[in-house]
Amino acid sequence: MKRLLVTGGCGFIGSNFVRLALQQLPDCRLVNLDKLTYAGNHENLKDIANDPRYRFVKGDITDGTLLEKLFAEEQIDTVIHFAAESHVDRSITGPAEFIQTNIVGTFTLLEAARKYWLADNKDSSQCRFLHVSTDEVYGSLGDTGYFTEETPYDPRSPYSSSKASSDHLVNAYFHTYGLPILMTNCSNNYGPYHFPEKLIPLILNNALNGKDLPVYGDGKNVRDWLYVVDHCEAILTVVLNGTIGETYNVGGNNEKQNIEIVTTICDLLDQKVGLLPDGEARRTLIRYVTDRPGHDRRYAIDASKIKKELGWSPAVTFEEGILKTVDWYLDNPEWISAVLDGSYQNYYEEMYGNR
Ligand code: NAD
Ligand code: TDX
Repeated sequence: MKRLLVTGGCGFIGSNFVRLALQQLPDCRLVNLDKLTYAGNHENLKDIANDPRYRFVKGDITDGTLLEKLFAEEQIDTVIHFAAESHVDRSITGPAEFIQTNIVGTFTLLEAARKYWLADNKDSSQCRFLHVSTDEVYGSLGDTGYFTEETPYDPRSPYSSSKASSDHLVNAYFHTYGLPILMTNCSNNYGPYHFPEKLIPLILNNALNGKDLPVYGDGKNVRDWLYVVDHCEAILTVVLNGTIGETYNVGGNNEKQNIEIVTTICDLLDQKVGLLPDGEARRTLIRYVTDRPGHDRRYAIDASKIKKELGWSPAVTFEEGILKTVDWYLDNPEWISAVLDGSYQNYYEEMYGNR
């Protein structure tokens, strides 16, 4: 039986992962530690909230005392570390939280794992600390080439620099203390429960409501899109079968220019819900706006290591994934409106009271 501590399990990827882990690991115990920042929505997990194997703890990964208590109380043997400030634009306007959560928080979590797992007389052979990171640590590509696990780090934004810093700490804990770490660096995820500040859900929501569709710069920046459930499957694969100390790149093999993403969503919505009230196609809402400072031009992942060594490759094509995503947002208008009006933040109090 695995005893998992998932951090940031109320966020976009974390909530998809918690659901998948409870399905695929019938004997597990799963503790979800989440601060419930603006990006954390416990309603994302309302379907599993009463599962007896699941426990939610509202708390901060920078709180070492809480972490030490949780490791001991729950006899944690596996950490899946998602908790982070994750939005590049917010890291440009307010970097401090990124340093605190992404760097100091990861350090505090590593320390708690080290103290609990590497204490005298403890057998840590079954313990694993999986750090979920990003391809943004590798910097920006030109028109050709791919990021491999050997690509030198070259982060450009406060977000990617804070993730790179946390990655270095995780690797240092392996080399210095022998902490049994694993790392995944993955490309842009999309799918259900994606907070509508990120490109795909923002464009979906604005296009549905006839609002302007902001495209940064010339719209030709490229991202490699990965359906979120494929990413969660990759994480499970790595934590169960990966080699300790190793990094695995995870990608969707779906490179798209941003403008292609935006026009695809516009056309799908036109087909599914009809044209705008004035009879115009949704593409007419596209507005080219000032570029993001330091905007990385292209990301593309070489995911051959995880395929060759662990047998993982993405199962969902972009065409399937974007359809599933559009359908999920059309089927869950109350989720979007609760996120946009802030009422989702009351859900935790309603479920758990003030504890
Ligand atoms: P998200 O912003 O949707 O969720 C982050 C979660 O962490 C939220 O539930 C939030 O409440 C929680 N959190 C934030 N600060 C915390 C703290 N101090 N203590 C405890 N919980 C805290 O993020 P996401 O998109 O789900 O990303 C999850 C992880 O995956 C991040 O580490 C991110 O860097 C990485 N990643 C994301 C993508 C992507 O496309 N979304 C791609 C590559 C890597
Ligand atoms: O309104 C927008 N218009 C626009 O053109 C927004 C929000 C974004 N963009 C562009 C910027 C990027 O080139 O779309 C692309 C995707 O932007 P984001 O959704 O903000 O994602 P990105 O900056 O690529 O980072 C994401 O993928 C890697 C996640 O937010 C990170 O957490 C992850 O590490």
